[in-house]
Amino acid sequence: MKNLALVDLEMAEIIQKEKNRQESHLELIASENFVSLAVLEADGSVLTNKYAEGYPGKRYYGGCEFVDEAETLAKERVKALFNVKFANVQPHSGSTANMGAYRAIIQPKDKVMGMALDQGGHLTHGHPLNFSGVDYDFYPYFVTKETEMIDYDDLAKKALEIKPTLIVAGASAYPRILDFKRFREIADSVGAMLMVDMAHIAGLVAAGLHPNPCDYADIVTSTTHKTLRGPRGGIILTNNEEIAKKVDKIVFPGIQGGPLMHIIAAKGVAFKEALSPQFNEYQNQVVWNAKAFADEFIKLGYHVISGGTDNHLLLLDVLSKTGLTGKKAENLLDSVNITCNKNTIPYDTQKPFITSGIRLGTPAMTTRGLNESDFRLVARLIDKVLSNPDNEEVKLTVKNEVIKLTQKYPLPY
Ligand code: DSN
Repeated sequence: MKNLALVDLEMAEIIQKEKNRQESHLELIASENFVSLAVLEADGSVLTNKYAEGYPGKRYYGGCEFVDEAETLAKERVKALFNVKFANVQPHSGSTANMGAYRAIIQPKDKVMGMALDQGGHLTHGHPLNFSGVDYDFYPYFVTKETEMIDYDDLAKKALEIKPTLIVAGASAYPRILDFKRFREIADSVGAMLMVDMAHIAGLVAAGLHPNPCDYADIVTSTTHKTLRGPRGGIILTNNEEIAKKVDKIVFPGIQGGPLMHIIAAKGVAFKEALSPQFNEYQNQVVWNAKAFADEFIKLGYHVISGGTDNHLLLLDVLSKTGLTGKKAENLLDSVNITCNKNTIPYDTQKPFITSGIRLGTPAMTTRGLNESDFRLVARLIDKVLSNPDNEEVKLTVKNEVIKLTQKYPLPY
């Protein structure tokens, strides 16, 4: 940051403030993580200078011999990681990856089924204001009221009525294993294709802790920055050569121009890290921490959606236990250096901007080194604040405890 401070002190100070925030807060947003120094170096490398429209060996610019090597290496690694035949590592984001996947396999106005957005789905799975909801005819499927887990029987029934061209599996706030085999059977029963957006669980899949969607789906998309712990970006994977060819044409020149070569190199570094045994240990700890976290909240009398978690996140109904909305809880926790996000819970009575719940994830703080007993402590700290929303003394005590914990597990930057 030495040069940045010399050229632009204002921006350098803002970045420093953000770094301090990351250092001194408990990061519990389920979709965030902390990249390694190696990923950060590749991300901030001279590859940012290079234009490379096209694909390795077929570029529209000269001087691409080394970025070709970087992209080829990243592709080979991600294919090995997910045991899949074809990969496109150019999507700038998860949304772009999903746009590329849809355009490669379906037509405008086709019928698509995706998980209800207020029950854990994603903006790009049919939100009316998102391109997905504008371009395609989306129909939601739901979780059951009793188990708060996906109602596969109802999905099968609805699929028979709707006859979608595509079923999308994948979620932003679903704490349970996704049964890809069942999704495939349902898709097959109505002649639909299956797409899986594994953005949230990609790290778990890579470590063998969640079924691999590449074994079941026609096409799989992901971000690279969540549990996978890489730079911000997207990928598209498939075992189908025809689909792979279409994906390549759609991503470039269909949607994007020049790929972000520094990000592609950083993705490659993250894939190498994810292929290591240490990454499996990390992902195991992510899941153990989430289970301990959920268990502690249950002991404290909270309704944890679906009764627990199989993955890296949990959904906590704060309204029923504390009388606080998700919005109020998020703000209160922010005031004691605990970062999370308000989240609708299944069949929520509150509006999406208010909500009855919060979503909590373990990937980022597991990277920092927190273990199960730390997460049990964090659950008790959260409960203390939410149970005493107007008690400034309690808030100060909790904030000091949080800062102590963040100092025990420093960032490597
Ligand atoms: N917004 C992301 C999340 O928080 O889950 C998904 O794109």
